Amino acid sequence: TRRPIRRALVSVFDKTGLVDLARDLSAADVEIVSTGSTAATIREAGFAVVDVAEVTGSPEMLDGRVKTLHPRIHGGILADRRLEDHRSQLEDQGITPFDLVVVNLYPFEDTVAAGGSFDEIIEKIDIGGPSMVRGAAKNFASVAVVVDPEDYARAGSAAKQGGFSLAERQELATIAFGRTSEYDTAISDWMLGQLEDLDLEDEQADGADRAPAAAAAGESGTDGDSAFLLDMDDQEAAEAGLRTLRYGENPHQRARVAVIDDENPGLAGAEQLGGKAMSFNNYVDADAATRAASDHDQPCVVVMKHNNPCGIAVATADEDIASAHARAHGTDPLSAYGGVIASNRPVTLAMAQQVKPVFTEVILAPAYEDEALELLRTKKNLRILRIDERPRTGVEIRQIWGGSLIQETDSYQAEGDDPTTWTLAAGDAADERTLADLVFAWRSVRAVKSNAILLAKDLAAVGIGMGQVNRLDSCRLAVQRANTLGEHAEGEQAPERARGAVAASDAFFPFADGAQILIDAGVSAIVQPGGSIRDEEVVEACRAAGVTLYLTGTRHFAH
Ligand code: 93A
Repeated sequence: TRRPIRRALVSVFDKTGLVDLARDLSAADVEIVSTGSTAATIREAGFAVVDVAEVTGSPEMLDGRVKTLHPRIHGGILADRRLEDHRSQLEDQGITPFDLVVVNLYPFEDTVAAGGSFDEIIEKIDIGGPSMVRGAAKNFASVAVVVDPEDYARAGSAAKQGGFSLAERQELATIAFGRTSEYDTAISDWMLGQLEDLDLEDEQADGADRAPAAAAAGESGTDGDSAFLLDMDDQEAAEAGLRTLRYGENPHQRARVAVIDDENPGLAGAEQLGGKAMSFNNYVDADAATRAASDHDQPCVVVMKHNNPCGIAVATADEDIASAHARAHGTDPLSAYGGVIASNRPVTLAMAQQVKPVFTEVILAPAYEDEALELLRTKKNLRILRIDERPRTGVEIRQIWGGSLIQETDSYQAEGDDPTTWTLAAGDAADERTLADLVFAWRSVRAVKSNAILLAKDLAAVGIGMGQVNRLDSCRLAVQRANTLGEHAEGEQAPERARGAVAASDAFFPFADGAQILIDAGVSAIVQPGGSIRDEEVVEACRAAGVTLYLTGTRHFAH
């Protein structure tokens, strides 16, 4: 099974050991064909060498990007010498086959590690080298391939002793494919990093330091008990159901995601149908988004940003889910940029067409119409996840220093969440439409970080005041955002959406001042838990303004 080595193709970036190899090959009467500086090195050392350009009849061109990419080279590598037909085709074309291919690739990884510029790194993506390596490895029945200078001595002695055996050629081919696979993975990883850098720029992250996570290891004050979750190597982690993320909330934090139950993958193990890898923050927002969408029985779309909804709406039973998306997007079109979208119904083509022009990090839904998926997949960076219906009940655990807080999940299971139990405390009983908006607002406000005020109109949020440390500011914020963020033509005034809207407050008004802000902005009805010692002042303010006020007796803090 040995194949004598008569002709060798040698093209190496790293010239280590090259002259010794040329000496061995020459001593065994092997004809050497080489690229530019490889040929020059061999020639200077005093050995005979044929230039690739002489074989191909065309000069190396495009700054070396095209030197060996030619049928006279690849025909010589890929011909299966056991086949009469291949041999005669080579003869017809006057191509002499190669018995040995020795290549080492442009140093892509080293150039990245050395902090090369973007253009330098791109230029170090070897195309011709891997093509020769893969061709020769595929054709190991006829050709021996060497990619590692450590194997040159072996190649030299094989040349002198009748060539490599079939088993040796197959082994060399396996090493070769391992090398090209490793090489392409390095390129793909680096390219992915470039995309994420672009995202960071989008977010105007303030020069986030992308130092390798490893640098942060050991120095950070990680919790001793849990540190092993990050310390074990990737393979061990995978076996333990942990997936390694590029980084955590910030680039200097190592991070992983744990998939607890493969049978119930939830979000952690959700099927991804498109886009790049999920990031830590993507998971946080995606979780909040799917949870908010599943708080509604009606078709619902939520747009999440930084763990708060910037848009949320439901569709009526006879509407396409696209109309819920259009209204959710309309809550705050400015903030929807870079958001995470969750739908509790299959995504239709109509919805996909609306999502397409909006820069979106992640979309999650229980299913996608074929055409919708096809369209969404044209957005290369959009992470598309298929998720199961989210259970309403459950237990959640939050870590605190030295322990955990464990509680039942808040999912509108309290008695006061049933509108038939609400107490009318001021104004007229709401008509059907107003009541529908109040119920929608109440079912949406839990998803907003406390203190939360949510204004709604026509089954969509129109103003959200989130995360303020007093309720007065949340009221101001909700009104201000309702009246400034609505869709409007450039140069025109934003619509005053607070007027005629309804309001939900996640917890009681401690004073009448917050409610008064809403009343002054023109809301027609308010729903809130009640229970403050100053409830009567709030009731009085509503009564004086003719605003409907419902008390639920139940609150929905989200801290
Ligand atoms: O730029 S390339 O992708 N195009 C080619 O056609 C090609 N052929 C060989 N790079 C190519 N090579 C690479 O050149 C080899 O993989 C090797 O690393 C290097 C050797 O070039 P030289 O002999 O000029 O130093």
